Amino acid sequence: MQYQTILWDITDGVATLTLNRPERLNAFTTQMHREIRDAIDQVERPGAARVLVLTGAGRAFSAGQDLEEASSSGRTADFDAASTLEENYNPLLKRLRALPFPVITAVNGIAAGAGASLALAGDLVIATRSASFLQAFARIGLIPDAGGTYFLPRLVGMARSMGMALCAEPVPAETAAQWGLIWKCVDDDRFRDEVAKLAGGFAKGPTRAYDLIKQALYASSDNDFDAQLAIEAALQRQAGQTEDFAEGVKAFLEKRPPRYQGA
Ligand code: T3D
Repeated sequence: MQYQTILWDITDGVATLTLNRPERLNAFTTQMHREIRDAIDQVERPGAARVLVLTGAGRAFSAGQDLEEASSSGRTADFDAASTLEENYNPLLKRLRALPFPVITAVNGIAAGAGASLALAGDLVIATRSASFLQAFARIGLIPDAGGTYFLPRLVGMARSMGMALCAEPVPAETAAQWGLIWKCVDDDRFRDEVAKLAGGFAKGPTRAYDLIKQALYASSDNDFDAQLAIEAALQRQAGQTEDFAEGVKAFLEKRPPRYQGA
């Protein structure tokens, strides 16, 4: 498929998907969703990549749903604001979470509406210091979607979630990092290097362990203590059987850097 709205690259195990409608602040259209689906199809193939970076072109990460597209602007009596969620955003969010390797959302600028929710869907969220996170929905009479009401209370608690959703004001990246909404923010001029370093590290890391770490941590929000201890034991059993674990211990004992194959 020839892409018009995204840039797509896989090099040395690092897959990079760049939302690429900078003149519309990378707002999502049906076509963009189609192209993202095609890219995720590729990255889901076993061995295709060991890390996925999601980022935006230009000054924004994404301004969320394109409000000029027919589904939003050409409202008729039977307009269904949930249809794009069910057809596009929700399946995408589930596929990202299920990827068996880290997903980095590299938030290069403002992330608004469903763009803010997608930003928070990363396993690791890194932002430029000039970026911000805007739950814009209430400004146009909608509720946070694309996972917003799931991510926010779990990440920053109810008071800050309510403030973000009801007041619909941008939260600067530095505040977001202080609140624990994101992993960290870095100076704009260091951002691309920092993202490349992170992604490159993951692409050479113990991929099976990363997958199991994701499973363990994501399970914890729905589990009680006993259930989580049981999951840890089950997943650690799997980790302990990987070649990368054997290599990690061997490298430690031989006082050399490990050479992980991701297996
Ligand atoms: O089907 C459904 O609709 C339901 C699904 C909903 C999911 C959602 O995501 S709803 C939330 C949608 N997003 C928003 O409400 C955010 C809209 N954008 C903004 O509020 C502002 O653009 C920002 C605060 C993000 C940035 O403001 P600023 O001043 O830095 O930039 P700007 O001038 O507003 O935007 C630059 C251009 O991008 C501008 O076009 P122009 O005037 O240069 O021709 C603007 O219209 C365009 N743009 C920005 N966001 C969108 C957009 N065009 C279409 N859709 C957008 N979401």
